Amino acid sequence: MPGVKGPSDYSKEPPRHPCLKINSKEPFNAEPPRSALISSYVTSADLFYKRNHGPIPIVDDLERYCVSISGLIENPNELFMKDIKMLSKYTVAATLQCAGNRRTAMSKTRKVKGVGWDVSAVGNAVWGGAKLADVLELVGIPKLSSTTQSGGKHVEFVSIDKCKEENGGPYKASIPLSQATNPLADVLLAYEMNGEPLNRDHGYPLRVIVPGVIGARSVKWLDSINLIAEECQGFFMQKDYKMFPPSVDWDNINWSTRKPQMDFPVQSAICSLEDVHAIKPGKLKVSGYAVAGGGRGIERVDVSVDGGKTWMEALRYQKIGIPYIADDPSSDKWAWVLFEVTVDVAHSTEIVAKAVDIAANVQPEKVEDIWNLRGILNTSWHRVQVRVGHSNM
Ligand SMILES: Nc1nc2c(c(=O)[nH]1)N[C@H]1C(S)=C(S)[C@@H](COP(=O)(O)O)O[C@H]1N2
Ligand SMILES: [Mo]
Repeated sequence: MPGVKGPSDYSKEPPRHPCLKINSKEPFNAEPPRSALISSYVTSADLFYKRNHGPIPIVDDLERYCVSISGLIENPNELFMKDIKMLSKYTVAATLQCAGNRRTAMSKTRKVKGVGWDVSAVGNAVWGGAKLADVLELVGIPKLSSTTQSGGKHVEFVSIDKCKEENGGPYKASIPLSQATNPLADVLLAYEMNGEPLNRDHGYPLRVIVPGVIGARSVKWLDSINLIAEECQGFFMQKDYKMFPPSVDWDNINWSTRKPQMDFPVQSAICSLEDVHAIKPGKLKVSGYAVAGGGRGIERVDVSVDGGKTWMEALRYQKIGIPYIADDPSSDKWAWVLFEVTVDVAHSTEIVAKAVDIAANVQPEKVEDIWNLRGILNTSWHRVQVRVGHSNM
């Protein structure tokens, strides 16, 4: 790839914020403290979780960087940054969530394989870039197509990084052509995050953003786009990021029986309290985030201070001064809501949160019921223990 390279070692990694909790150093995987998530609706790039499978690519000549578009397409093409920037620029507020968010807690029931994450493998950013639907139209694929003339039904994104799961090859993933060419799906080739050029960790110079879908499909450091007949056969589509039932373990797994996970299910987590939190008796503010995949709004967030026997409804908000209404044009459909409720706590207890989306999907109560060997999509009710002390707090 001209102008951009994928290093094979970790000697040229970018600088990172000291507050990030590092879950794996090489490749670099890190999340911010819980409290950082609720300090603002838009997560700053330096505190946004970083999920990598190899060393971070290096751009040495942006002028020469281009994305090739080929495969089952009548007119293969190469697009330079200037070609992509010539298209209308859209900004989309979208929450990115790693499918492994809250994996550590799932491992407590029964061990799962994968990088451990607390509740912060999620962040909300305003992504700026061209719509993939416009890019594909530019190379001759009309809007709302589900197949190209030569039989392309999926759009594969190939990166420049070198991943050990791909035996040193690049990270890749695909989405259906019908989603890629639907302007309402808001799939972006993004060059900006929160009004700034992407930084190296988040995909500089160009990444895909697939709103409402697990983070794994939002390929960073885009190198090429292929139109293909079947979904991408890469490791991260076929041998990872699939949801298996609790009965499947490493000795009886058959990867081909399940589809790659796309939309993420409804999720929420309390971010104002750690897992075990010491407080004084009295009023306590409980806040966190809630997010649903597929562009579904958050209809409700329930909070309990007695381990789930009785519930109170929390206040939801996105932007200050604009009341949040799920699925209303005034709300950001791909973005999380923050929630807040003041509760009374007299003695040590368990505080629980669960969210309900606009389709009335609700988080499952127990992690055991959704346990899966790769530890993905832990969306069970989020619980924190509060220890109430009466002196010296
Ligand atoms: N090229 C490339 N793209 C990638 C990855 C990667 O390792 N390499 N990780 C994926 C995963 S699993 C997630 S959750 C998101 C994380 O994006 P972020 O690091 O910007 O938060 O990027 C996705 N895109
Ligand atoms: Mo991920």
